[in-house]
Amino acid sequence: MNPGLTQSLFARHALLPDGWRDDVRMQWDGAGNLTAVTAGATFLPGEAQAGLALPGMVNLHSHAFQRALGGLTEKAGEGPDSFWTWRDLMYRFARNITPEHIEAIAAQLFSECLRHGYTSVCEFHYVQRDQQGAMYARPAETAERIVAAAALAGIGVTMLPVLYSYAGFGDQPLSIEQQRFKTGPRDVMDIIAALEPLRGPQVEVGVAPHSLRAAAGAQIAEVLASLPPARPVHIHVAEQQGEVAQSIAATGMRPVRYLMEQFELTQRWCLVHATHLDAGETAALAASGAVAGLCPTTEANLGDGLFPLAPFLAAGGRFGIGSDSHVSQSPVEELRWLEYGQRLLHQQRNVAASPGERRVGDFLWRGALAGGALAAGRAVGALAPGKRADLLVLDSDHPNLFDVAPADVLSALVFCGNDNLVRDVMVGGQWVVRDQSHVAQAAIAQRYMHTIAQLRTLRA
Ligand code: NGQ
Ligand code: ZN
Repeated sequence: MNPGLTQSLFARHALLPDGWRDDVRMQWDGAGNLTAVTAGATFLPGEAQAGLALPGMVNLHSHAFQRALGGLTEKAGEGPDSFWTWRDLMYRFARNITPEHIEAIAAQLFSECLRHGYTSVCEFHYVQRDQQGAMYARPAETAERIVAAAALAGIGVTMLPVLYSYAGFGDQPLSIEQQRFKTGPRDVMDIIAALEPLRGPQVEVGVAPHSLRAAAGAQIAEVLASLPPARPVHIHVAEQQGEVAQSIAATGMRPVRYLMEQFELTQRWCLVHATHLDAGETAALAASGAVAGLCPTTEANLGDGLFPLAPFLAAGGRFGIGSDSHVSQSPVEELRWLEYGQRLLHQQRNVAASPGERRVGDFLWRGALAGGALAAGRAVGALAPGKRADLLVLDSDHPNLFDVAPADVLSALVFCGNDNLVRDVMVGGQWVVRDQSHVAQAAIAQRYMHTIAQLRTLRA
């Protein structure tokens, strides 16, 4: 399209940064950036129109290849199953996948994420070596496959090449199963350098030290020193009690405290999970401005525990959501379980709210947009000039939205029923989902199923 051309959409109701507004005209340029967002506009005959429009959600934590593991780890083993036994199965699964498989699986995943309302994803990418444990001739071979899949599906992506050097605190050597993930600071810098030319309105590049188990502080510092200061930095931290115990044994500190001792956390940081925090860590994390990257369905699936959301929010903490292992591809399900976990924990209702925003669905959706945008390091998360034209149009004809005032739409979206209310999805000014179908769904699904068939033969 001619980059000078402006396109527009007129929404009867749209969720803008200051709340729901009526008769909103959104205009964007050929690069897919919003140029004007005007409430109280007059509908022009012939103009494209929508009923209910809202910003697309950011999925701030993804390991795309794990999408193909869904449903394969839900059978009890001999001993008690845990995060650590799941991880062994995941390692075994990761052994066989090729760059082609990674691209096919990611395209399927991203098309599903789009259909459910995610318009951006942060890929925490760690399968970076070949099956023998050697770097690919192109250091960013597998990362480039993720970017290609994102382009094919039409989702915005923040690539986070992973620093992964050790099996545990105290520089323990990697196991055989972890050789495909092995990277030192130099490898990560090479991968980032190879990805730099792919940066653009739809693609950003940051970095992800895998965890304090897998990356040493000095290594993290070395990589950060090589990266422009605004780029996102994501790290898994304090997901399991076992990790907390290992951290205390090795460092005398709990993992989040240990991280904060070594680095000044700011809004460029996303602490993924951060499940097990003491009161001091909770307050300090909230005060730092870093984003807590919460992945409620995976955290539930893996038996992690519950994030201390209430004190974290009371202290002004920022959060976003991610689908991590992709047992769910729905932001509604993540947000719903984020709140339900807290209700079960506290035996209370309506936990994620504030005096300024009493509606839980709104508090969660808008909070996750703000935190997700920071974690993505891209101009997303709001319908406002300068942001990407990334939006969802809900199915106003669905019974769940019948006679629902705009102010109550997010309550219905997040808490009412299981039908997908996302009807159309636009990313960067392009429709990628129409009438609940992804525009390339058939071809992407075909290729995914072919991949699954191949992986099954390899496993057998
Ligand atoms: C991962 N997943 O990198 O895929 C991790 C498991 C680990 C989650 N933490 C591996 N959910 O943490 O060592
Ligand atoms: Zn993860």
